[in-house]
Amino acid sequence: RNKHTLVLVRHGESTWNLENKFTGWVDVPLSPKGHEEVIEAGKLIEAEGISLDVAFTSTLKRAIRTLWHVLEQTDSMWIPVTKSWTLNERHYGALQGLDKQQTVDKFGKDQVLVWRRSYDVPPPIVDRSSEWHPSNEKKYSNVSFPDEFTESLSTTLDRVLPFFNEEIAPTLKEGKTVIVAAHGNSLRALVKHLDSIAESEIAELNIPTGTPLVYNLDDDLRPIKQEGCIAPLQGRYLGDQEAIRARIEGVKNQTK
Ligand code: DG2
Repeated sequence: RNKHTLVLVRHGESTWNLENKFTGWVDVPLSPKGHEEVIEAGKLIEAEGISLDVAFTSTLKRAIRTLWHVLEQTDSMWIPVTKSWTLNERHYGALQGLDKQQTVDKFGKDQVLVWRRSYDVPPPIVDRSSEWHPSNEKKYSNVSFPDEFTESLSTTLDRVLPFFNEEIAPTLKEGKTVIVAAHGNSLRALVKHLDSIAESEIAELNIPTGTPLVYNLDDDLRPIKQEGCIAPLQGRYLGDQEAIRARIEGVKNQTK
């Protein structure tokens, strides 16, 4: 079986991850700790002997900056980089900018868990008058969005998957080693597809910041299960596994 290598990485801690605010498409930077996390992520990829050929990221600076650090640490700043809004975080609708804990206090933790982790229940919408509606940003001027906008994991997958199939999959099939620097929920959508995770199971899946997740894929781009992977993922996180499990718990507990 031929092996194709795909590295996924969620950006390092952002300033709004630190402040525990719903972020979505709000373009916040990495926190100082976030910079450190992703420099370490780059070093782990380098130490693993992975030689990157092609990179993909979102149009949000926390993911772009993450990719830059990784490319610098792996001495691969020369490789082609494609930025696409289709790899952006799931749009969090009217929750964007709200404190996660205050949202729990107001709506209850079950409702907030549904908004954060259900497969197809979207958070409350924003309309065109909202500062969070993407049609009010130059970056998205060539894309058309509905007047009332928000995204569930399911509708996020509806834009992540075509990009994966049209841009990333052919690159992998050419034998190139690919890195994707993206976000908690755009990556949850992607691994739901790669690892064939059921809709009923996906709520349990939390992806930690700044931690490389390495997939070995066969010629049909199905994951070849690796030693030391954390179920239901068949890819393997690089780094101290104990610390990674603690980070995963940390993501989960943001709205406990
Ligand atoms: C977080 C994910 O996105 O939040 O939008 O608040 O990965 O860009 O930091 P990211 C956000 P949760 O779904 O984990 O609450």
